[in-house]
This record gives sequence, structure tokens and C-alpha cells, in this order.
Amino acid sequence: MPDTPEGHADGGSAAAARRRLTAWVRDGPPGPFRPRFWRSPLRGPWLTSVLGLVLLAGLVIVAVTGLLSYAAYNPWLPENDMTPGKGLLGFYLFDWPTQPVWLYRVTQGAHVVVGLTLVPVLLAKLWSVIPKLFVWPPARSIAEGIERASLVLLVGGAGFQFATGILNIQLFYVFPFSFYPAHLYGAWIFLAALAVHVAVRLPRAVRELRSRDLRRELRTGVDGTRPEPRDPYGLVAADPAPPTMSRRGLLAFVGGGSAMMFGLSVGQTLDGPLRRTALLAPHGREYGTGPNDFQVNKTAASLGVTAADTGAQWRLAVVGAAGLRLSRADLLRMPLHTYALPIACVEGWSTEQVWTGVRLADLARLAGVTPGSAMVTVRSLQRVGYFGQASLSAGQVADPRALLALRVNGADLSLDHGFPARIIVPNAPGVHNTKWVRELDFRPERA
Ligand SMILES: Nc1nc2c(c(=O)[nH]1)N[C@H]1C(S)=C(S)[C@@H](COP(=O)(O)O)O[C@H]1N2
Ligand SMILES: [Mo]
Repeated sequence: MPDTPEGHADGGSAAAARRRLTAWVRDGPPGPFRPRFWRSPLRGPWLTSVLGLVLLAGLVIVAVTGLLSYAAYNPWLPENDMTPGKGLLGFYLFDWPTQPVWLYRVTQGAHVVVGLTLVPVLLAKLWSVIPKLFVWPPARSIAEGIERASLVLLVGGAGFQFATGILNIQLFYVFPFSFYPAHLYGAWIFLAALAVHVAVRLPRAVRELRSRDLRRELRTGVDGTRPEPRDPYGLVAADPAPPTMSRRGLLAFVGGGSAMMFGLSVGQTLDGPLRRTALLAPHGREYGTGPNDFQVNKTAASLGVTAADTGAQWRLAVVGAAGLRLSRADLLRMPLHTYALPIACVEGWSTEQVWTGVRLADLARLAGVTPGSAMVTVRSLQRVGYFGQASLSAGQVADPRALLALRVNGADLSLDHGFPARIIVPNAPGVHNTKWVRELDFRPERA
């Protein structure tokens, strides 16, 4: 039968539909499944390799600091790690030290700031390989099918980790699961897929990187921009459009985006005037006044902690071999010590302040336990929300700088910073510096 316009002759529509279907099966459905759909003359293995290697270097920092953060939570202590059935994934390398005091500030600041900085690179990398998402047929062999399925875990895992991380630092808990275990499981899935991807592609990426001279690319404008030579992987466009941008322009655009993310968030890890540059820092404006004028994570009001709970009636319950109740005046009569220590939040921001209070080790002795062998579970007055309790290791309790702080920068703690008393432990994640402490429950560690 001669070709007829679709649906003109009786019976022709069925034949045309069949032909269309045959063409779909052979060449893929129309649109992005057809190679000629993708026309950017910049796509190619060299560009993908440049973006991939930059991304890899950054992801190594994000992954290492992320796993360190897991260790920093002292996940083996009660109350600290609620991940169900974590098994081997709950692995950490060492007990988190109290020394140097700035370590978590640096590692967690790097985790968040580098993660944000990588967002433009990740998007550009995905853009550079997006034609591969639509490759037709979906798999020519079982091996290829498995390889492509592993990319679902890689891309999905990256998307999940970046999305949950960014939503969490915005305190925007829209996901229907708890951040901490989800980000931990997601990390292992993503890292496993990434390890496979790197093992398979790294040699190729390094080879491709040598195929063009970066300095030369950075000197080439739009006029001199030509597509990369056709590649066996199908990244280079089959029918490239004339360039509207050079590779230099693309790299500058991505690099500029990353520089902007870095520049507008790194200030949240610094004290002093540069802190005000952190326009992307989500908690930028919730400060106190006077000596208490520094970042507040959750306000007392938002957690239902009232001035009445924390007034003259307040007593600290100290539980151990002995049990006792102390008023704030009792605590102020004990030996007081002053140290400059940072609060370093898992959300990336950090700040150093000067804290005055009673040593946890002295309170342990009052409770009849020996510092160095006892951990403590700290419980707060708060009635709603998370982080109302946390456990500190025996090593943390024994550090002379680990305080039940009563004052900050020479003034009484403000209600938002944890009045009447809060925990400050050197090098601990901010979330373990429990505010509005109600009870210190000392017990032998690993009993
Ligand atoms: N009771 C209680 N303590 C808490 C929190 C909380 O939500 N409730 N937030 C923690 C977190 S996540 C951090 S980073 C620090 C922040 O202390 P700040 O608000 O005084 O800066 O407090 C910690 N102590
Ligand atoms: Mo935090």
C-alpha cells in the first residue's frame, strides 16, 4: 500500500498507526527519545568529565564530613540515634573527641557549605548527561539494563540527599519522614551507587579530561566554539545547533553560581562582621539582645517553655548513685568556670561565645558517680518538638570544659538560650547542648 496521509483512506489509519508504532519501537517515541532532539553543541565527554570530577572532589568532602557528623552524635548512647534497624549502617570509626573544640564547627560547616556550593555543579552535570536518560532502546543487554538501573540510585540518591539536606537546614520539614534516619540511609544508598559509578567511569573521565586543554577552552569565545568530536557514549549532539555560549561561558556560569552559593552561606560559620553576608542562612534574623545577641535555634516560646517553668520554682534533678535537687542559687554557689566554646549546629551555622557554669564532672561527683566512667542523659523542660533530651559520653562528662552553663558573655542566659541552665560541651554538635535542663541522669557508660 502506498504511503497515505494518516487516516485519509479507509483502513489506512490502522496501517499508519502500525507504522508509527514500528518506528517508535525502532527509533524511540518522538521528542527527547530521538537523538536529534538534543542540540547543544557544548555537551560532550570532556565537559561532563570536568563537571564530574569537580563534583566528585566536593562530594568526597560532603560524604566524609557527613559520616563524621554521624559519629559526632555518639550514636551508641541512649536517646541519641533513633534509626530503626540500622545494623551495619550504624557504623562509626571512633568515639567523638572533645578536642579540638572547633572540629565539629569546621566539619559540619564544610558539610553544609560545600553541599550548597555543589548544587550548581550537580545541576550542570545532570544537564550535561540528560540525553542519556532518554536513550532508546532503554537497554540493549541485561548488563546495560543493570547499569542504567544503578544510575537511578545514583541520580535519585543525589537528589534525595541534596533535597532533604537543604530542606532540613531551612527547618522546612515537609517530607513525611524523620530527617535523621532518612538522610543516613540515603547517604549509604547514594555512596554505594557513587562508588560503582566512579569505579566504572573514573578512568574514562580522566582520559577525556586530557583530550582538551582547559586553559585553551578558557580562552575560547563563542565564535571559536565547536562541538567535541562524536563520542561512542552519545553525549555529543547528532545534529548540533550553532553555539550561543562558549564552554568558558558555561563554566563561568556554573562557577559563578557556586561562588554565589558559597559567598552567601559561609558567613553563618563565622563570627564578626562577615556573618552578615550569610544572606542564605535560614536562621539569620532570630537573635537575642545584649550579651545574648547570637543565633537562637529554637525559641522557648516555639517549644512551649515558659517563664513560669523556669522561674524561682525551677529545680535541677541530679540523678545517680545519689539523687538531689538543686536551685539556680545552689548551682551559682558551686565552683564556676568560664570557657569560650562554639555552638556548632548540624544545620551548618556556628558561633563562639563565652560560657560560665558548673562543670558536669562536679555534678557527677555530687550524684555519687565517678567522672570518666559515667555518661549522662540530659532532659529538658520542653514539652513539644525534638531535641528535648540527649546523652553525653563519659569522655564528654569528664572534660573540664563541659559545663552546665548558667551565664553567657557575663550575663544570665536569656530564656531563648536556655535559662535557667543549659549544656555546653566542647566539640559536641549543637543539638547535644540541651537548653532548659530539667534533669541530669548519670549512669555507668555501656552498662
Ligand atoms: N531543649 C532543647 N535544647 C536544644 C534545642 C532544642 O530544640 N531544645 N536545640 C538544640 C540545637 S539543634 C542547637 S544548634 C542549640 C542552639 O543553641 P542556641 O539556640 O542557644 O543558639 O541548642 C540545642 N539545644
Ligand atoms: Mo542544631
